Amino acid sequence: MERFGFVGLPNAGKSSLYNALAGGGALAAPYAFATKDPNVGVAKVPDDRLDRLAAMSNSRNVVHAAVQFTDIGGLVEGASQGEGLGNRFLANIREADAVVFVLRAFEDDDVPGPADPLEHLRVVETELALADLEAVEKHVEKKKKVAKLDRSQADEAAALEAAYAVLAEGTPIYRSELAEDQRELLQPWFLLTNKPVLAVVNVGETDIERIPEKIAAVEAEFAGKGEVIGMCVQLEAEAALLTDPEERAELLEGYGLGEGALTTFIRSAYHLLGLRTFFTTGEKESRAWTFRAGWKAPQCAGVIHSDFERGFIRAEVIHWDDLLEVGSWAKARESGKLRVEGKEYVVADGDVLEIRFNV
Ligand SMILES: Nc1nc2c(ncn2[C@@H]2O[C@H](COP(=O)(O)OP(=O)(O)OP(=O)(O)O)[C@@H](O)[C@H]2O)c(=O)[nH]1
Ligand SMILES: [Mg+2]
Repeated sequence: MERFGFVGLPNAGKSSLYNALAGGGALAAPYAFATKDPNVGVAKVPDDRLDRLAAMSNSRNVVHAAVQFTDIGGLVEGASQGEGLGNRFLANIREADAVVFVLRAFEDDDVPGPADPLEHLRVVETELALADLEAVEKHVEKKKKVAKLDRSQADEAAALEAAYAVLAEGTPIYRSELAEDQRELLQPWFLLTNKPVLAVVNVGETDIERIPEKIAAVEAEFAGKGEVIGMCVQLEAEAALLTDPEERAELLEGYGLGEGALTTFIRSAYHLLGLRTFFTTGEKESRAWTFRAGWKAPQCAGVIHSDFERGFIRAEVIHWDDLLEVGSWAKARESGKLRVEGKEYVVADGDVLEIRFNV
């Protein structure tokens, strides 16, 4: 399962965002450092295509893809020097696949702290870069020595040295000129700023209609180095507490939030990581499976079961909307709409698959 770690200043709305996604469970409170121990939760990836396939197949079971979120304590300026809670708790998100910045843009006199998202961004980026610097510092000299004796380690040592130089300037690696292959060589160190970034700009209740305007400055500052989305986390969290889907939809509609921003948020998170979805559907179960852009049919089959990959023969494939149009798997087969694809087939987002295998 893909993992996302939340970082941000105290009172930015990290735990509120967690609650919006997980339907509650985390303490969200108007004082700094409300969160001490991390909250870890799972949210399903909403997918209307899956719901429609399940309805078509009359499936007894519907399984959405899921993602994991870790909400940690607030970072403050000087955290690397021990200010606030310090920065040790960042270890909880070292192994996350991506980092979510929660940047406050809402004004509320009852909630202390700055409301300028650029100020939040500056502090968060600096502290993450410093935390990475600490991690790299420990290894760079050692690695250089090892590389002198073992030339096969030279590229790694060079990547580490380049990262050190960038981080020492306070620059996150995702903003640097480090080449893609160098960034890959840095993977074993789980650096926080070597992960993809998604920034959530948390806007106030009265700014919902001005979201594009409210996030423009952060978008400009990021300049394509990460994705940016704006939402009012507080209202999304309130709506998430309602378990009845109709009541929830009504509340969101009443607030002028349409279907809510969480779907967009999770989709952006998926997109950021190059994640794609294929489906299986039948009476027993309809299910969404996660794969990476560019994967071929056997690799995707392996997501379902390793035997499917090992013994892969072929896949029967149809795009989800074509399948809905014909109305059933059987009719799709009869009418010759099912394609038979082999080992070299590159699976597309939204494909429905049936795997033939033999082990
Ligand atoms: N008015 C308003 N208040 C919000 C919004 N988002 C969060 N809050 C409030 O701000 C306070 C802090 O939110 P939290 O979610 O606890 O913030 P946090 O980032 O987890 O804070 P720490 O755990 O201390 O780092 C809570 O009282 C929330 O109800 C918002 O969009 N509008
Ligand atoms: Mg919190």
